Amino acid sequence: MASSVDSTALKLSQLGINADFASSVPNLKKNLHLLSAEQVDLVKILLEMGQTHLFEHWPEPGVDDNEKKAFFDQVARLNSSYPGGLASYIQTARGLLADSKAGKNPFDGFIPSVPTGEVLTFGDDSFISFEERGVKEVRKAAFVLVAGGLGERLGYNGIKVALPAETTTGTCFLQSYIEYVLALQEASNKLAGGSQAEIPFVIMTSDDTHTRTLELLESNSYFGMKPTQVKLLKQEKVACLDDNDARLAVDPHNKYRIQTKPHGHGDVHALLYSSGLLKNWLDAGLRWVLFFQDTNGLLFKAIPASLGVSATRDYHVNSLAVPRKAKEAIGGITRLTHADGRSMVINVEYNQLDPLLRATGFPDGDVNNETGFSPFPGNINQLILELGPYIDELSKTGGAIKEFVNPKYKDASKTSFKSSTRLECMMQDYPKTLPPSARVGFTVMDTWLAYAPVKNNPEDAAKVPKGNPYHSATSGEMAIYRANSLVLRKAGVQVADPVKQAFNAQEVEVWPRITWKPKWALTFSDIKSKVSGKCSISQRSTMVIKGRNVYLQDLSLDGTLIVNAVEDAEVKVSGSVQNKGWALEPVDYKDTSVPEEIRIRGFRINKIEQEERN
Ligand code: UGB
Repeated sequence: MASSVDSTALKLSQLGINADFASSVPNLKKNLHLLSAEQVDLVKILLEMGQTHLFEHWPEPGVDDNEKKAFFDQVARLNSSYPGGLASYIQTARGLLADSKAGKNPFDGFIPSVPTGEVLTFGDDSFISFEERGVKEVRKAAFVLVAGGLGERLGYNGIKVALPAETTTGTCFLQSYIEYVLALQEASNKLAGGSQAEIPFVIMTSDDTHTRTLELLESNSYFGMKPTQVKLLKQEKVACLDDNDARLAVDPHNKYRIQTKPHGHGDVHALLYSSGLLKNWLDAGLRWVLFFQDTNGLLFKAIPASLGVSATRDYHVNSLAVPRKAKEAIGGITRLTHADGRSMVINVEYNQLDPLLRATGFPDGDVNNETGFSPFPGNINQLILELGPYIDELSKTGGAIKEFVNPKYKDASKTSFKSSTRLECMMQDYPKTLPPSARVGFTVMDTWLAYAPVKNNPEDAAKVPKGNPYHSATSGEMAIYRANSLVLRKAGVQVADPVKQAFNAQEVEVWPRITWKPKWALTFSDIKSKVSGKCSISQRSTMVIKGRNVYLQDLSLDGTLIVNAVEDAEVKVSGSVQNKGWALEPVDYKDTSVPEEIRIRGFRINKIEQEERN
């Protein structure tokens, strides 16, 4: 016993706290001898930051000692994974909670206006030349997928990247993304005269998604990518806060843990910076980092042109955007100009745009103008950053992104919360700390080409106001068929008009179910070089192109056609193909006899008859 008393005295002196203070946390004092020197340093941080309540319920030494040590393992993780450590987290939280209590608007003093950027029209000459430039550049890019979110709004039980983007081929989002990156890599290397560059592919995961993402990759041989080309970076959750003093919340399920919640996709910057990857990429001659989200099946149709815009305009930051419907749940890209002369082009999140507009002389708030759209382009959270300036900025900030807090107060006094809150951050807030000299731009593309995320469950999607997008598994899949149909139309194929049909109470346009592997065509020029003569496709048709050198010539399709081609074999597809084809059969999302992946889209495909060509 004498030695434990000695060691306690030693540790109290290490803490630099006086006996009076120590006696205010008697339960901690009794247990101090159990802790290592590093753990005592963490105690010091917690005491200095007013967190004595965390130890109030600690029992005598000998009871739950392993749990007490595990508590400090968690505190160590929380401390090391946050730029500036826990003290900085608590300090920032106090400031933001005080602002929130005072009702301070984070945009105070800023006047919003509509910024100017690059607006592209699919298929015109400038679009084609931006695509060409983008493919050339892409061998100098790294891709970063943020996939740490649980997708609570979708309510799907698996990870979102494992969901089929479309059910004609059953290709999941992750497979589709990897195949696009590999196809871009190959095309870009070819343009560079047979270079062997490998495009790095990073996935940010979280405790909610990490294991399942790894399993998905491993059980599918990384979908053809070299395992060494893929890096998973796991974001940690952050501590929850119980009150305006930023007292850390004790986990309701385990009194030896601090309750934690996700910090948001903004973590990606600090993780990339601390991983050392950015520096390696710079040394390897890379120039671009492309960030994207988990469930947008159209995204890669927009990548070549938007990267071309970044390279041509020398943008340090390029946000991809689409025309936005007022009140749609996507942020608005906005120029904010302060009375003191500061100005920035930044995403204003969808829940903040309306109050900001109302407070600054736009009494109707977030509304459409005469074009039927909001004047503010919609942020689809696909960012292209130039690597050099990005590293320069992160060396100053360590990757810390401006955070926000969104407590749900019990009453108007704003003194207590309904449930614990935490700080959050968003990756698109990165430009907030940039100097005015930074070249921040954006690229607007048609929604049909670039944006169809899967975020909403069937029930909520069915309630979306008429005219606004559903953002459901149903609309996400139909958007892929529509985009492919429209692209082929533009290339001269006679693609029949869609029919309207309701699935899971959502009315959607059903176009022919056309899909192709990315290696078949990445750009509009690729498509045009693979289609010739008089081709036509009826509305009830399905076409799947799996090979690289597949050429459609005078093809008339009314039914289902699958074209396989071994690696470099050239396959010419022509003449009339007619068969019973594949039919869409409605299913109800509540019908649990149908797999979840299928029933959330409201239809399944009955594969009645098809023709295969090799
Ligand atoms: N994500 C993480 O990786 N970690 C986290 O902690 C949280 C999320 P949501 P939301 O699609 O265009 C964003 O939940 O609310 C990943 C933009 O903020 O789908 O719809 C997650 O896995 C908004 O401006 O985000 O809003 C997913 O891949 C708008 O652009 C991604 O982050 C909108 O997306 C987004 O998570 C959009």
